[in-house]
This record gives sequence, C-alpha cells and structure tokens, in this order.
Amino acid sequence: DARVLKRALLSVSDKTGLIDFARALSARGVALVSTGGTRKAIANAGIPVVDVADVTGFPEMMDGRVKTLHPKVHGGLLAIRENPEHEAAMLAHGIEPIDLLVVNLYPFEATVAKGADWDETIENIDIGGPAMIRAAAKNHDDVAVVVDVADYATILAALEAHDGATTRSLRKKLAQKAYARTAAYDSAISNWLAQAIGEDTPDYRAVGGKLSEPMRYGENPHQKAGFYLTGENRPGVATARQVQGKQLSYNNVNDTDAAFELASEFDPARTAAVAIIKHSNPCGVAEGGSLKDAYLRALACDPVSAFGGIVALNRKLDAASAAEIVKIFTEVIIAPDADEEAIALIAAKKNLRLLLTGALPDPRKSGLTVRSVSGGLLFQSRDNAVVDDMELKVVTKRAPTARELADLKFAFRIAKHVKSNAIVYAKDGATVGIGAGQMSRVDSSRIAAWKAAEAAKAAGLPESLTKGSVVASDAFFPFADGLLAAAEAGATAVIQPGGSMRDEDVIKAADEAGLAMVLTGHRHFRH
Ligand code: 93A
Repeated sequence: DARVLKRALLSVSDKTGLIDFARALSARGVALVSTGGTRKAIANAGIPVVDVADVTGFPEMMDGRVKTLHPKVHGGLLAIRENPEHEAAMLAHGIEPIDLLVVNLYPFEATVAKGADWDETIENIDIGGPAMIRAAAKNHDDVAVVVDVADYATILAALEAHDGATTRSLRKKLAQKAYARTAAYDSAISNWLAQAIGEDTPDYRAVGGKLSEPMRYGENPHQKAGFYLTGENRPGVATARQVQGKQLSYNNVNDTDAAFELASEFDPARTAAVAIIKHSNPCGVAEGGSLKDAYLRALACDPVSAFGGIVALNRKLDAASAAEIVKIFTEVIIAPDADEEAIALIAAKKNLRLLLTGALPDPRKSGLTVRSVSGGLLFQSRDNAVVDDMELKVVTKRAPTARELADLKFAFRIAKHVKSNAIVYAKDGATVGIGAGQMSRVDSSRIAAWKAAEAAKAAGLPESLTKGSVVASDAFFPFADGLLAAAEAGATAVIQPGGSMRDEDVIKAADEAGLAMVLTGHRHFRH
C-alpha cells in the first residue's frame, strides 16, 4: 500500500514553508507542477517547476477563476492506478498521474474577518482548490493530499521512512483532514451569506464552525473537548480578547457565556449591572449604583456559591470593582472593557482570566442555539424576548408599587437566565434568593427562600432577605402552592407568564395573601 511519490501539484495561497518543502520534494526527484503565483515563487527559488497551464494547454483565465479545472488535472488526481480502464483513459488523453496534491485555499475567512467588500469576498471563494482537494481525498488509495502547512513535515518524514513513498494509513488520515477543511470552508461561506441576507436560521450544517482550540478536557477530565467558532457576529466569550490567565476550560466557556449574556440584559446607559455565575446559573445579580456597589450586592445574595464563580459586568471594569472581585477566588471576569488600573489589579492574580469583549451582545437580536441529543441536534431561535417589550397585565386587586414593579422586571429579566424551574426573589435591584433547576416549582421556591434565610443568618441580619421582596417565576404557577410559599417567605409581589388552567385559583390566592401580581404572557424556560 506504499505509493512512491513521483509527481506533485502545488497550489497555495499561504506560501509559508512552501520553498523549503518544494526544494525537499525536488531533491527527492519529485516532479513539480504549480499554478501562477505558487509556480513563480518556486521558480524564483531556482527549483524546477512546470506551469499548470503547460499541462492543461489552457492559460489561467477569468481572473484566475479557471486555472486547474481541467481533465488533465482532475484525471491525474482521480485515476485509479491499477485499473486497466483508467490507465487506458490516461494514455488516450495524455493524462499523467498526480501523486501528491498540496493546496491551501483562497483566504475566504480572513477576507470576511478584515471586513472586505462584497466583490472581494466573492472573489475569495475558492472553487478549483476545493475541487482538487476533494478529488485527491476521494482517491487517497493512490494520492496524498495536504491542506495544512504543518503536514509538509509529515510528508517529508514519511518519504524518508518509506523510501520516497507514502503509506495508505497516512493518506487516509490526510483525506479525513482534507474533507474537514472543505466542509469548514463551505460552512464559512454559507454563514457569511446567511448573515448578508439576514437569515436568522442558517442551514444547520453551517453551524458547525471552525475549531478554535482543542481544550484540555471536557465537562470532566476523562472527556475530550474542543471549542468551535461559528463566526456569528455577537460579542461574547467566543470572540473576546483574553487579557490574562490560564486557558479557559470547557465549563468556563459555558459559564462565562451564561454570565455575559445575563449581564448584557442590562442596558449600560441606564444602569450598572453585575452577574455572578456558578454552574451556568446565577448565584447573585444586582443593578444600580456604581459597578462596585452592584458587585457587592450581587455577592451578598449567595457569597458561599460565588466562590470560584464567574463575574460578568455590563460596563467597563474599573479599579474599585476589580479590587473587590479579587478578594475572593474568581475563575473568570468578563466585561466589555477595563481601565488600566483595573487591569493592573487583576494582573496580581496570575490564574484569574480577564476577558474583554469590546461590546455587549444585543439581547433582542435573533440567532440560533444548538444542543445535542443522542443521534440528533436540536436547533431553536435564541430566547430574545425582553421584559421591557412585554405587555404586563396586573391581575390582582392590588397593583404593584413603582418600586415593586422595577424589582419585578429585574427579577423576570434574571429568571430568563436561570435553569428551570426558576424562582428569583429580588429586592432593590438585587437578587436575594434564587431557586434553580428543580423538577418541582414549589421546591425551587422553597430552596430560594431557604437560601435567602441562610444568607441573612450568615450576615447576622435579623430577618430573611426575602422579607419585603418580589418574586419571579419563569413559567406559570400550576397551583397556588408555589405562590403561597413565596408569600410565606415575605414576598409582596409576583411576576409570572400566566396561562395556567388554574390561573383563576392562583389569582384568588394572591388576592387573599395581599400580593400584587403581574402576568407577562411570555415564558422563559431554560434547560
Ligand atoms: O479561482 S479558483 O477557484 N480556480 C481554480 O481553478 C483554482 N485552482 C487553484 N482558484 C484556484 N486555485 C487556488 O489558487 C488554490 O486553492 C490556491 O489557493 C490558489 C493559488 O494560486 P497561485 O498559485 O496563483 O497563488
């Protein structure tokens, strides 16, 4: 299964390492064929090389759109070497076999990234390159295909070890890599077009994205993981600049995303906001006052859980808040920006990661979310519903006071980012108790109230933090019990989607308990 390498076709946009590779191949007696710019670079180095135009008998034409799309090239790549019919066809048409294809494509992704105009971007869609790559990869029984500069050394090592030949196992591996490259390339093109035409549900195959980095491990150390970038134009963990700290782990990325998406629900022009996340749920969120103030009030909600958490801010990180955040062990800080003094303060904590995104994502912007199930992928549009846009309906005899209403909206905004069943108690623009991820809504209610009582005890306060608070539920109360648990904890007002068969019972119970209740008409399940 070893194939002696006699003839190679090289056509590369990225000329890194090209000359050394071409020289080493040539020194082994490999005949080189090449396209315009690649050929020129090789010839200029004094290495013998044949112009592909002399092979095809056609000049490169149409601005280079057609240079290798020819049977003399594709026949040489696709012919099965020990097939008499294929051999006869090669003889009849003067086609010579190509044993090695070296291609890297027009830099489409880089062209998009630099913000090139429409025509330039279109011109950077490579057609001939992927066609040759896919042909060579299909015929990997006979042909080796290289799409990554790092594999120049792999090929040379194989030739050295096997008397100028490549092995089938290597050619198979290279073919697999080749198809991964063309798939990612077409995904990038599809994503770019989807964005250009405002398509918010792009073809699912285009979501795959590009491997940004292999990760040390997945959710647990025995799991492998990688971080793929979809190219979606949304400020956040995928595109942030990491100023310092260790590589983000799989769980860090997940939690940092949850944290920043939540912080971004708060318009920085209106208020400062801080969210602290643990295991993808908030353990404290606060808005209002200075950033430092908001951080301290977010921390007070559940200081025990905040240990080892992720902190997201909706405004530029300043020194005063940075000084507070570094007082406890924090995994990641993510913010749109940070001032010099804050960056210097963080630098003292070597392992603490600081991510700057440049901007906040728009919580109303549409987009796609994905999760996997056995044998399938679930896609849905992002939950871009925002409480400010909802028609709030007061259904109780008592309407909420202005202060209650502000806290109700605050609590519902956060409930959107808490795993279901979500119950969020809030007071004065800060969460005071969060119940997340329970199978029963009453349990979430009880856990949230219990945590608030514990936090108050630990802080030496006379009564639970939920006393005089408001409460939000991500979905309707199916029975009055969850609502009554909230009233018992000291909540005075409730916000929930409504829509239960027993809404009437729940409203009656609220009236009897003297609660004010507002329905949003929108549910915020999050699983
Ligand atoms: O415009 S193309 O799609 N048409 C082709 O026939 C073709 N053949 C190779 N682009 C084509 N290529 C690409 O040209 C290769 O994938 C490579 O990226 C580039 C190398 O061009 P040059 O050798 O002129 O620098």
